[in-house]
Amino acid sequence: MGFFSRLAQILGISKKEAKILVIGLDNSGKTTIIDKLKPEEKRSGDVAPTVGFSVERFKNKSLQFTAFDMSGQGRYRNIWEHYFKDCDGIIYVIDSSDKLRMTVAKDELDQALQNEDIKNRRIPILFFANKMDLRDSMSSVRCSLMLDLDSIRDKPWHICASNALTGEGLHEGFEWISDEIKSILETK
Ligand code: G3D
Repeated sequence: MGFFSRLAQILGISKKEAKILVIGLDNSGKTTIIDKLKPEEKRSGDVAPTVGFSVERFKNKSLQFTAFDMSGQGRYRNIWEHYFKDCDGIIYVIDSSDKLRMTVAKDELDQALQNEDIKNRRIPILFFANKMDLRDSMSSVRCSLMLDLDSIRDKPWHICASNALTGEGLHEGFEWISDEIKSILETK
């Protein structure tokens, strides 16, 4: 079963739309991850990177993925805020081989967590320590230390090492966030 079918099955999305934001620095692997999520017949294979931001809707608009780069000098910030407001879950993609920009990834994460529409909500956040296949990539434990994820105490979060090219690690992450979103939607 493909990721999309599995996600749809867990969420039972025929009744409610689930909105998932996929964020992270440019080149972290957001577009590649979203492409892997699509039903197989819709995959492009030839992935164009997210420039600024992009919105993808799958299957009768009942599952919506919005991806945006966080390193756009604030150009798209007012658009993100709009999406922060009513998203059901966040996927934060980290290039685990990009040690130089890990502090930028942390600053952007901290800013997102301070956003008025995120700050006081128990929204689940899934972190992908992506590009685990690269030789000098950092482990998910190391990434979580560098991003100080233990300080996030008011939201459920989870980190998985992933290789978006092969799909390794994505399944575990999607299962986790699907279960979290499902339990939140059920109580709405
Ligand atoms: P973005 O949407 O976050 O900007 P992309 O990032 O999905 O466009 O990915 C940026 C580059 O990283 C792409 O390479 C893509 O193939 C590569 N990439 C994504 N995930 C992985 C991964 O897990 N491992 C490795 N080794 N590479 C990955 P190109 O060469 O097309 O720029």
